[in-house]
Order: sequence, then C-alpha cells, then structure tokens
Amino acid sequence: MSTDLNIPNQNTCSHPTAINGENPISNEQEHVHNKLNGKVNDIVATLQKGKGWRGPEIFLHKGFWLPQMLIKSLLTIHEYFHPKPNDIFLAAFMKCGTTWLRTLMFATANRHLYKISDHPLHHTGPHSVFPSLDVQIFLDQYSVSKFDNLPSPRLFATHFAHDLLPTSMTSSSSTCKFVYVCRDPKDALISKWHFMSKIRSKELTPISFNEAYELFCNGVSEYGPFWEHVLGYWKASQESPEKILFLKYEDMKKEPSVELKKLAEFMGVPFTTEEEEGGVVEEIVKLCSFENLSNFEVNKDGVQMFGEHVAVENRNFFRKGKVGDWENYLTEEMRDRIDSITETRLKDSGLALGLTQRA
Ligand code: PAP
Repeated sequence: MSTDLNIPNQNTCSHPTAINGENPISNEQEHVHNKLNGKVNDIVATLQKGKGWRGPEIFLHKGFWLPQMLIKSLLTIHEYFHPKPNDIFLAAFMKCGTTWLRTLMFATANRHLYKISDHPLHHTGPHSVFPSLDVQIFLDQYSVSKFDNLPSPRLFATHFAHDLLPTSMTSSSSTCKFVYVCRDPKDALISKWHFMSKIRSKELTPISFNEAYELFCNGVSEYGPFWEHVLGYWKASQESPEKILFLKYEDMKKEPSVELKKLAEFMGVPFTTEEEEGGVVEEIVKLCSFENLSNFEVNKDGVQMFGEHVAVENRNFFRKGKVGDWENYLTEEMRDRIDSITETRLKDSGLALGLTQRA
C-alpha cells in the first residue's frame, strides 16, 4: 500500500461535490459554499504567510498557524456547528496522543455495548471511531447536520486551539466538556516531523529535520505555536476543571489505569467497584495499548478515508509510542533551546512540561 496521500490542495477551498461526489448539492448549499469560500479567501488575503510542513502554505490566524482548509473548517464550526450540552471534545496539539485517547474514550464510553474479545477496535481504525471536527467539516460542511444522529454523548476530536473555538463550546456557561492531552514538546516535534514527512507531497523536496526544528521553535507549525496551544487549554482547565480534563501523555504511559479512571469519571461514566475488581480498567488499557492496537491488521494495512478521496494509512498513526524518543534526534544545544522556550512560556502558569532532568 502506498503512503501517498491525496489531500486536496490546501491553498484552494475545494468544492464539496468535488470531494464527496455522491450527493449533488442544492442551490442553497451551493450559495453557502460560495459564501464561505469568499470569506476564507478574504481572510487569508490579510494574513501573514508561513511555510507549511507538508507543502502548502500556512497562515497566522488569530495567533495560530493554520492551512487555508482549516481556516474554512473553523469558520464553518463558528457559523454552523451547534454543540449539544453533553458533547465531549478530545483536543490536542498534533502528535500528542489523540489516537490513543480516541480509543480509550470510545472504549470507555461504549464498554457496555462491546466485549473486549470482539471489540470494534479490532477491525476499525482509531480515527473512524468518532469524527474529527476539523477535517470532517472541511470535507463536507453539510456533515454538521449528520452529527445530529451521533449517539449521546457525542465525541469529537479537534486540534484547534482553545482560543479559536466558538464560545458556544468553550465558555464556562456551556456544558460541553474537553479532554486535552499534551506531551513533552520535544517528543511532539519528533513525532510531527516523521508524520508530516510521510504525508508531504512526493513532488516536493523533503523537509529536513533542522528546518522542522527551526519552524517548531519559532512557533511556525500547523495549529501552533505549541506552547500557546497548551497554555490556552491549561488556563481554561484551571478556571473550569469540571469542563476541561488536562492530561499528559507521559503520565498516561506511566500509570495508564490511574489516568483512565480519571478519564471515565470526567466523562460521567466512572468505573464501578465491580468493574474495577473485575479488571475492566486493565482490559481497556490493554485493548488500547500501543502494542495491541498497532498489531491489528486494520492498523497495519488499513487506510483511513477522510471523505472519498483522502486516504491516510493507519500505520502512520503508530510509530514508536515512547516517551523520550527526542534523545535520538536532538543535540544538547537543541534540547536546551526547546526546554528554555518551554520554561519561559509556561513561567508562572503552574504547568511543567517535558523539562529535562539534568545531573
Ligand atoms: P495525530 O495528531 O495525527 O492525531 P496523535 O495520535 O496525537 O497523532 O500522536 C501520534 C503519537 O501517538 C505517535 O507518537 P510517536 O511518533 O512518538 O511514536 C504514536 O506512535 C503515538 N501513539 C499512537 N497510539 C498510541 C497508543 N495506543 N499508545 C501510546 N502512544 C500511541
């Protein structure tokens, strides 16, 4: 199976019928589509441009770097997405643990429906178990209405920064919830460089690690800067802990059962004493472990379709699944620079993230 992706050119806002060819669109939909594209083009024309990691340019929109297609998704979310009171959004900067959390959230919320031995995760890619708001809405803005049919609580994933999302989702008066997962920025950088290199157009020269490192440190990175992304959710979680659960990849690796119990409690489906005594927590941890998931056929050979024409091989969502792989890539000087940015940006926030223990 080729690793080629067929993501539409992000510098143009594709027409939904060109992507999801099955349903002809109505005049009204056509009007909405043209209106949105017009708005996005107007917005983008005013924005600072940067170098995108997978080829197409990215734009500095309200402090965060996004490809044009995602600015369109964001606008669509603001104009057409209506959160329901018990929606749960999984949010993260890229490559911080969304795949893992998706499976844990799905398995936890639906644990009364499926046996572990015959679980949908055995044959369904992790990115199919619930929608990515960012991508789904770009591919088909009319999919917003399809979300109405999702079982409650509806689960969605997003990489958008907290400050970019509509207040209908984020304000303290909204009762939807967020699970945010973050990670040592050094590991997020390495993971993102590998992933973006794989999905980068083969017609372009590969992005070198040094180039990616510079862009990352300067905050020029899809959905970035990393630190502002993390801080937005961190501060919101401090203000409204009942609304935002803030998790760290490293804690989850260290004590997955403890973190899973926190997650279940936060999602409103705590494990009962009987379940805990019966080993249900450990079963879900095992089901969703890197070793287990990455060995399922669907994750070795399967492809995740985003719409009709966009394919990402599931294996690209699983690389090493380790803490500290940055040690294999960063010089001491590079490590110190990222640690020092982290220290400076997170200063006085009460959040410590990925600072290297030195002798
Ligand atoms: P996304 O931004 O494309 O959604 P995301 O799932 O957030 O990616 O992050 C991918 C990282 O999670 C990869 O890390 P690595 O490159 O350092 O290896 C991937 O290997 C890791 N990962 C995927 N599934 C799991 C899992 N079940 N347990 C632990 N880590 C995982």
